[in-house]
Amino acid sequence: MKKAIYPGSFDPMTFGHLDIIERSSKIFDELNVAVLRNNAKNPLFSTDERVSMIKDMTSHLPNVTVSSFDGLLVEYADEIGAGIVIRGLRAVTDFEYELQIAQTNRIVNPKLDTVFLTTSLEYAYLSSTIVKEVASYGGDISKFVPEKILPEVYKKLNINR
Ligand code: COD
Repeated sequence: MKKAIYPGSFDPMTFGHLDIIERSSKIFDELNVAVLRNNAKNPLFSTDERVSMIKDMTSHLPNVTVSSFDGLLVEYADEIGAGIVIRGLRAVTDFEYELQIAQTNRIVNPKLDTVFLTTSLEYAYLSSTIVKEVASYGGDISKFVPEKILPEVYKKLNINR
């Protein structure tokens, strides 16, 4: 049985993340979406809020579970029995960062491999940072995040729309 882990900040989850989750859930027997807990990035949403949003958005995928983790990814992957890390690649800028993380993880735990899925073209530009930036000016983010998440983002940013 092949179990994979898709780690990230997901602050908030976007259509780009959801696309990677849906596609990798078809490739692996089990997929755990793991939200990083102690995030130095000072997240907009709490860990529990992000976990709950992702659970809601992936409830149609029976082999997907959602959890949160603290500390090293390699250790958490070992703890839950995942042998593959899923990461999404958008552009060359992602590649350098992702390559460094994947190689570091493999040095720390040689049993852990990383599989990269390239972004779907319609989401190639999309990131959680872009979502927060556009929403903070009251812009329309309906093409960026699932409908249920929309009001949550505006609410957190104190934007009336
Ligand atoms: N299309 C496709 N993929 C996308 C898109 C999109 N539009 N948007 C985002 N993605 C991909 C990203 O490339 C990434 O692979 C994934 O989705 C998650 O993205 P983010 O931005 O939510 O999450 P990150 O990149 O901030 O997550 C970083 C980790 C939490 C994985 C990392 O910091 C980590 O593992 N931390 C724990 C400590 C550790 O073990 N560090 C590694 C040793 S250096």
